[in-house]
Amino acid sequence: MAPPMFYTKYPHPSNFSFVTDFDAATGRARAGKRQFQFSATSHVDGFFHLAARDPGTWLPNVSLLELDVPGTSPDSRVRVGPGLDLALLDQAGTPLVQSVPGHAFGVCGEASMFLFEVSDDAQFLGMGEKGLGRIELSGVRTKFWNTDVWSDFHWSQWKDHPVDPTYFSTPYVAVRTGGKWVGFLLHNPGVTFMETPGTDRTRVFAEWQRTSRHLILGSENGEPSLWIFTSDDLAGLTRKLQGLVGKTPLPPLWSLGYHQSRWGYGGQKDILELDRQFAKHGIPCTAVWLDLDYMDGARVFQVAPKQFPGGVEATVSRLDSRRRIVPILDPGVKRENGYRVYDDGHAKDVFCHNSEGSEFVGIVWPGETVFPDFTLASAREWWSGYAKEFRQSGFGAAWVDMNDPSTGPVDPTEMLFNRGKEPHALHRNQYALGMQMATREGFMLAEPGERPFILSRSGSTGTSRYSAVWTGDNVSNEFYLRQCVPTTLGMSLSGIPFNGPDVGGFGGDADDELMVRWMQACLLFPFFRNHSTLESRREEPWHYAASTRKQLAHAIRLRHRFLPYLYQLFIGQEELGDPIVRPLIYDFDDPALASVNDEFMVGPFVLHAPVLGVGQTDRNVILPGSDPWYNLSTGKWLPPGEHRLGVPLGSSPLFLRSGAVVPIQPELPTDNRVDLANPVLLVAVPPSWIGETQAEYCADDGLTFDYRKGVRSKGTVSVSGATARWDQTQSGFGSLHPVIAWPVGSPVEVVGSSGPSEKLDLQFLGRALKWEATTLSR
Ligand code: MIG
Repeated sequence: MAPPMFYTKYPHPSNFSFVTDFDAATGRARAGKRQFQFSATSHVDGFFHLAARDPGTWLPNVSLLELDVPGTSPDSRVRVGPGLDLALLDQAGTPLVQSVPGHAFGVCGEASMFLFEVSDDAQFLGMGEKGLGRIELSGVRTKFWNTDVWSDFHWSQWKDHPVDPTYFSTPYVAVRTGGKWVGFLLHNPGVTFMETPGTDRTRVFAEWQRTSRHLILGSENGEPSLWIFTSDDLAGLTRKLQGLVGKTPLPPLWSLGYHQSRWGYGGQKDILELDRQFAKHGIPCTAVWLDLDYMDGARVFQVAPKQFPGGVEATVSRLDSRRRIVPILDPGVKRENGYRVYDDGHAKDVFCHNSEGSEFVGIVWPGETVFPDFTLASAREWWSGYAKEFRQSGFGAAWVDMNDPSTGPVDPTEMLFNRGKEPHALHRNQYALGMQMATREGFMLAEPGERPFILSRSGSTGTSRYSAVWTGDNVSNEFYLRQCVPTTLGMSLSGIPFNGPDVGGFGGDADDELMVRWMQACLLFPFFRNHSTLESRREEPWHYAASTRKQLAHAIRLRHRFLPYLYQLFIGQEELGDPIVRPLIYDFDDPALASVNDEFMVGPFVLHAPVLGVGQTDRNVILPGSDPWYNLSTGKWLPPGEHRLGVPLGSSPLFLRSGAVVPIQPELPTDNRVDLANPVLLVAVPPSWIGETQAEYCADDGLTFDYRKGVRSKGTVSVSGATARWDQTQSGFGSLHPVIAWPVGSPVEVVGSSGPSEKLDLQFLGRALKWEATTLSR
């Protein structure tokens, strides 16, 4: 039996032996009575790697994720002082990062830790899915252990308080120290932890709660491996991280639309009813989601025949052709002879073993369940075969749940990997990653030309390559509404850009106001899905009062109106690694902005300051930078700085930055159609503005990989002061016909425009605004 897991206890440096002798020539390090290999290497592009090796203590790195590591640099930029005092240097030889003298690296049994000096005013961001309610994470002790929150914490803990750890583990932190940004990534799927210094006395009630003066990055098990990289700004740092861990491949356009889910939707009957309702109310919805109820007795990959008379394809053929069905998949396989998936998996020995050499059993939805060992290539291949079948049967995507992995009341530590040879805790945090890999692979096998879409609850570093993520079970209350912004921003800064919460809250009942506010808050989030549990009230838009339904419908239509812009941001993610949403401090490098937890940027041009409080009718909005912002609720330009704004229920403060170029759909869509070739390009330039912006616009089929073979059209919008010009630069997807639009009162002269401008009435979240537009000569 492995030692018990404590969520809220953390290793302390005093119990560790730190390296006191290090021979750089041979890499031999001595710490107390222990000897092992240690390496500190510099790589090109400002990357550094610190690692220890000791086959007697640690298996060589077991990560399923291969990082895209930049080459080693010809000249070392690591200075090693007496003992193992490390200084990582910039090109001029000035230290960027320094270890704590005498305490650079320590070991305690299998555990290890790195300690770094940081400046007194250091700030800490990222850490993945921390859900601590703030983007700045100083004064934190935290562990990375994928957790089924509702199962592992008591209701009274999670219903309206932050819990930690949560479902997702990516041990990465972005640190602002000494005017630079430094990223630290522990590349270890084992159990990791971090401790950050903090100066906020209000968080310390007892002296022992005060965290270390140093930054501590450690592992409870697993081979120590730490990547460090630096940048002048957070945007550059985040691109480097995304390059290292893997960018998110361009998702299908439909996956960026509104998703409707609920635990309880069974099959054809419910799906066709949803289809009718969305059509009737003119509300776009690109996917309807099936929870456990479509399964035959919770058996994974087995559809209950009564739910799909005539098969899945028969339902698909009666559905709006732009709407997909997404089924849930749980890793737990019912242990039952005669059940094809179990028999086959058992014969192939793909399930995890326990210490006794038999299949490890947990208790989840189907009763006694066994668990595919997703760390084995053979098990992933086995699972892919079923995923492939599922796609071929008509399902349009996959929702992989419970992959923390959740074992119900059964202690998971007996779930061993690699046929019983490797401990649970060494692989737990990458269990979901393996499941995502296998599921995506199955979809690729079924439809090699099509971009797959997978949604996962748990995950780890590298999930970005395979799957989107929702941030797990939340509750329909103000606490979680407020929480969803910093959680999504934290993920976005940690290399997991494609994420979002259960809109409206999973557990409990969202009343009219809460639902409207939640829908507004997330309408420009990377992933946008309304989901609720069995016992909740019905939370589809038409189950609310007519006035509420209209507001919900409007928010969803607005989402779809912005799809061309969101799609550009996902293209930017695939090409450069830029997150979709990000905190203000990302685009405006001012330390004071790190405390803004209720506003965010959507790409470089849109700022959203949603209302996250119940009963709230006004709020403060900080408009960063030094240029005016265009208020999409009122049509007025506001100077930068802090403003008090009225926020009646129908409004949600949305702003365009000076010089913004934002492609949208011409009309407020009432169905799932998107015409990427004919966007309206909103160009917002305040009177007498003298800045410049350049934005690229791309269109492709939104579905296949053909864009990689050049089936894509591109153009550039160049804005200089109040002049805009459009140049199509690539025509693989045909010619593009953008309309360029500007607010009345802030005219834009469009180079090459044909004839007089036309009037546009645009409504975002407030009253209708007067704009003008011109079509470019063809
Ligand atoms: O134990 O499948 O987070 O979204 O509706 C609950 C039922 C299992 C947890 C997921 C939730 C899903 C639910 N699942």
